[in-house]
Amino acid sequence: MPTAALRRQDARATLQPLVEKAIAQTPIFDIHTHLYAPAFSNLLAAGIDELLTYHYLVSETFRTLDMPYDEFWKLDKAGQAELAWQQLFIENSPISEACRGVLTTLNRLGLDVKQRDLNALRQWFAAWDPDEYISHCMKLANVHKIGMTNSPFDDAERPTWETFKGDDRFAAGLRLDPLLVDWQNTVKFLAGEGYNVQADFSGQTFAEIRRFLDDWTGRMQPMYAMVSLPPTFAYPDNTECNAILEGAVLPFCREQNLPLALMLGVKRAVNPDLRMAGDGVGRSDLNALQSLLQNHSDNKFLVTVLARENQHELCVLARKFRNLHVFGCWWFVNTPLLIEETTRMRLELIGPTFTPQHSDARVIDQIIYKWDHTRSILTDVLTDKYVDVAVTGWDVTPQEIERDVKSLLGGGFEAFIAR
Ligand code: FIX
Ligand code: ZN
Repeated sequence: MPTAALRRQDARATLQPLVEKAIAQTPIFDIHTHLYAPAFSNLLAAGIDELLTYHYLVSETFRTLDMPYDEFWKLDKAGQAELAWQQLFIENSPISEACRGVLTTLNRLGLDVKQRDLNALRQWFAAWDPDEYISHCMKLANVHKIGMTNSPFDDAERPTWETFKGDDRFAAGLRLDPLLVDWQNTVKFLAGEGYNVQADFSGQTFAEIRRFLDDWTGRMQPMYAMVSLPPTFAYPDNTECNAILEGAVLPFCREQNLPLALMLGVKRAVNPDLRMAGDGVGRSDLNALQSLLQNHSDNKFLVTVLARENQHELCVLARKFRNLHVFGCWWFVNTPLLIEETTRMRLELIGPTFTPQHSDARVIDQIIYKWDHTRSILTDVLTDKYVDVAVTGWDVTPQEIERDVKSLLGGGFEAFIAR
């Protein structure tokens, strides 16, 4: 074997176990999910029927299910789960990432998937205490903190904030979509809540939106504010969204030192019959983000993009603007092929200064598979990168590997929000 190849082989033999160990042992901060602390009672989803009716699986179920959409939606959760199980696990092989995720989860929970027995699985899940089950999943996933998505516009969750005393396992995130993408309805909601706001932004509207944000920030103590935006998002542009961003949200975030998380590229309700499973993806124009960054150097932005085609441009922007922290492989790019490609590219363009993944889990059990799958890819990619530098003669120490991994799995995010 040529010497260069031997040097790589030697470096890999030393580094691979170190990377594996650091990634396996570092507790993760899962910075964006749709999970809730148990105090929010039925908002927290868990168990096999929830896993099978996750919207990623629902859209796949309809690939082969010969049934009108409304008949499916009339069924209760158990009925929907049975159809998903039949279509995706019995009549077809469960090899999509979402289906494989269910199997990884069951396997790591200690269940025998080859029995293919849905009722036996249901019995196993039913025996758990919900609160203990959260901690059990977090332990298996090695997640120490879960970022929630908390909407002050959601009637189902708002009352809990009157009494919620916090939960060490969970951190809040202030969701602002209705404010930024549906102003004409939101203005009525805000007026109903006692804020003096006008549809045309006259009078005290921006000050009152800020008062609303202030009130909810006081209640939630969020890590950041967040919004997901369609591929048509343009900035600067004469839109209600931009007026509220400029007039209220960005000044508010600046004053509170809160990052604004932008999740770019979701086309809502491409197929409304699929309900939550009916959203699609579109390529965003990242000139909008560039202009935001140029005009708001004293705001902090956490950004993830849904389109594969936007990943490179986003990374280049992160090279230009230190107030941009890139995170996650979101939804349709949370597949092994795209996680690997995206993570490799990010490491090559910005080193370990980003947060490679968030789970976006909607069912607590999912954190197990989402993190298992990402950990394995991150181990391979990071090992390759350390081997590349080790063969130059650079000494990669175990402490440096641990430092980098801590930063990638939540430490970098925490430093960014604290900055
Ligand atoms: O906007 C979001 O936070 C998205 O993650 C959700 O809308 C989406 O339904 C989802 O769960 C993706 O993983
Ligand atoms: Zn999400």
